[in-house]
Formats: sequence, C-alpha cells, structure tokens
Amino acid sequence: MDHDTIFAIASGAGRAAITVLRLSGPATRVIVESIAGKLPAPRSAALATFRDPATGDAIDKGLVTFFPAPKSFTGEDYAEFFCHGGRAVVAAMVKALGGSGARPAEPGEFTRRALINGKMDLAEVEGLADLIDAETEWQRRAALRQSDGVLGRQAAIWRGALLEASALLAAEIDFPEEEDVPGASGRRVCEILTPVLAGLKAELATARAGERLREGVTIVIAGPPNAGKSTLVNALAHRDVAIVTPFAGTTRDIIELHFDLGGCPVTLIDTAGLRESTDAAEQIGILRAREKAQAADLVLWLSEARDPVPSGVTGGEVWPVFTKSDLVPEGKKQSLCQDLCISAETGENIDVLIKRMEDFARDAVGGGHTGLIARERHRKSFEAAASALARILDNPEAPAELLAEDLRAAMFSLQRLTGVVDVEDILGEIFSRFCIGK
Ligand SMILES: Nc1nc2c(ncn2[C@@H]2O[C@H](COP(=O)(O)OP(=O)(O)OP(=O)(O)O)[C@@H](O)[C@H]2O)c(=O)[nH]1
Ligand SMILES: [Mg+2]
Repeated sequence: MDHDTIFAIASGAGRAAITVLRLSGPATRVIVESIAGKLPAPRSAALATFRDPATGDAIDKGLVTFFPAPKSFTGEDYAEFFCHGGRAVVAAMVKALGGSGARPAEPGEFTRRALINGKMDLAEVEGLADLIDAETEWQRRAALRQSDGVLGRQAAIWRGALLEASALLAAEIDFPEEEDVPGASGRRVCEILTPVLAGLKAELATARAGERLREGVTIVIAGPPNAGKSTLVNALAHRDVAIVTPFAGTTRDIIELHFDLGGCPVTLIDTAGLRESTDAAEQIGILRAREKAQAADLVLWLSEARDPVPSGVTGGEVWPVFTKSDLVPEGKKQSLCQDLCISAETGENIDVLIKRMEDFARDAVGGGHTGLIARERHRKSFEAAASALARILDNPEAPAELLAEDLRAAMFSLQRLTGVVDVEDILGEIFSRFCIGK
C-alpha cells in the first residue's frame, strides 16, 4: 500500500480561486509529465497547461512543482498542482490523476508517509494535527512549536543521558571486579539521572496547562432554574444559541460554545437549571448539568436570589454571579451586590465578567507559555519515565541489574514520545483525525 502513488486535494473544500492538489509516490514523475507535459526543475514552479492524458484535452493552465525524493514532505517523489478552484476544473484534475495510475489518499496518508520515511517524528505529527485544528492564537503558537520538533529534541537529550547511565551500569554488571571504588558508578548514575528527573518533573508541573490549551478551558454556567443562564450565554455569544423563556426549566440539553478569549480557547457550557424535578427529560438534563459542572475548570454559579452556592458543585473553581441587577432597586444595590452583579438586559458588568473569565483562562493555560506536554499521551510517558527514574534515585544501592531494568523502562517511555518504538497503536488514532490531503 505504501508503494502506491497517492493524490488528494490539499486545499479547502468548495469553490475557490486556486486549489492545490498533491501527489506522492513512485509514479509521480510519470504522472506529472503526462498531465503537465513536462517535469519542472526540482523545487521550482513551472507554468503548464494541464491535460487529461486519456484524451489530450486541456483542463486548465496552472503551476506545478516537483520535489524529488528524499527532499520532500513525504520523503518520496512528490508534486503539487495549482489549478483554478472551480468545481469542474478540480473534478477534471481529479479524474486525470485517477486515470494516470494514482489513487485517492486516505486521511493523513501524506503525513503517515512522512513519518514512516523519517521526515517527522510522532510528536511533530501530533503538532501538525494541532496546528491544522488550532482555533486561537495561543493554540497556534503551541502547535507550531510541537510541529517543529521541540519535544523530540528534548527527549533525545534526556535519552542520551540515560544511555550514558546505562553504559555505566552495563560495565558494572559485566565487570563487577574492575570497579576502582565500590559504589562509584552508582553515584555517577545518580549524578546523571538527577537533572533528567528534575526536568521531567518541571514539565509535568505545567502539563495540565498544556493539555488545557489544546483542549480548551471549560467554563460551565450553572445555577437554579430561571436565573438567566441562557440569557447570559446568548449575550456572550451575541446570538440566540439557547432558548430563553420566562418559565423555569427551559434548558434541558447541554449547549456548548467555543470562544477565543484573548487567544485562549474557552468552551462555555449552558446547562439545565438545578432543582428537584419529576419531568424525565429535565431530570436527565439536570444530571448532565451536574456532570459538566463537576468536570469544569470554572463554574459560574448564577442566581437571582443571593443564595449561597451549594457545596460540591465542582472539583474546580466556583464564582457566584448575581443576575438581573436591573431589577434591583437602586437603593438596595449597595447591600445586595457586593460581588459580581450582572444584567444581561442592560449589559451591566458583562464586560467585567468577560475580563475576569479571560484572566482565569489565561492563568489556566499557564499564560500561553506552556511546556513540552500537550496531550495525555505525552503526560503518561513523562509520568512513566519520571517514576522509573525516581525508583533508581530512591535506591541507588540496589543491584545494578535492577537499576538497569528501571533505566530501560524510562528509556522506553521517552522513545514512545517520538514514536521510535511502538508507533503502530498510536498511528491509527492520530491519522484517523487528519483531513484527507494532509
Ligand atoms: N430583567 C432581566 N431579566 C432577565 C435577565 N436575564 C434573564 N432574564 C429573564 O429571565 C427569564 C429566564 O431566563 P433564562 O435565560 O431562560 O434563564 P435560565 O437560567 O437559562 O433558565 P433555565 O434554562 O430554565 O434553567 C427570561 O424571561 C429572561 O428574559 C436580566 O438580566 N434582566
Ligand atoms: Mg436556560
């Protein structure tokens, strides 16, 4: 399958000024010649008339580039056609490519080939997937760093240190009598591993921020029925996403909205008002509301009456927000509105609330200065490596064979990060999320 020549539309779907089609595999040269009439000089663009090889009919006039293996994105012979983005033009180009012996690519197949051919490591592939999915400025920056191989470079440095330690242990296992000073190699191993463990721990300390930046900070709007939760969501979204009525128990389903708050990705969730209910649909809605609140980074507890926030709403932070401040008589505002009082009706303090949410989100993603860990898979590998090294450092007097075993485990965990070992399991998961043509 990896010897097939594959093609795909690489640019977005639908009518456009220009569409890019990409082609990779052993038949690339022949196919480019048959469609463009010539093979451009490597890595430079040539203007050509694209023809259907079956009929010789002109399809369009455009640019074509050719990147001979191994200096290409996929590491194979690789070409790109830039044609006009009309539906009929693109359809004719797809027909011409399909008729020339190339087959349509699977989602992520170009990147999969880049990985197999050693052009990218697994963490870079993940970074590239995140870059394509990035919706906010901070997500884009973090994904760009990942796709540039920052994780792989650091993992390689740590692996080098682990290899040095493992050579010392191997010498002790093979030639125990040759050691000049007993215990010297154990001490040296500790010296080598201590900074590696410190580095892993420092990264683990920022892991949650990195994962949150990738996945979004979750803010749940909860509270009693009729508090004005959906009205606030609509005000923040500047459109009617949630149904609002004067009747308690309006919202049942979970409504999720994605926001960009100053570069931070935020998922805002409107939920069913919490109360005792006998209505089956509402009960399910309330259950879901409780689950969402439990898992939230922040809960805005909206209430019209100044009831205290019930305990156990969430594992994260809760902010009480007093709603419908426009209904509070001026004279009573002083005593009633000590904390955050908003009115979706007049817009009072909505800007203050947004600013506070933005500050919260920024803190939650570590100010955008995230470390190396961007997803659970990375965190698990870091945790496994760190605990193996901690076992060695806790008991450096243990027999060298046991220390070597933990060292191997740590090395294996670091290798998994970049996919040097054990990649196949992870590949399917990652590539299934790629778009076709990437
Ligand atoms: N005067 C005033 N009325 C408001 C304000 N916010 C919401 N309301 C009204 O309060 C009623 C309930 O609003 P919703 O947004 O549906 O309340 P909810 O908390 O989503 O209610 P449930 O979905 O039933 O839990 C509606 O009639 C809104 O127009 C406000 O700031 N001022
Ligand atoms: Mg509602």
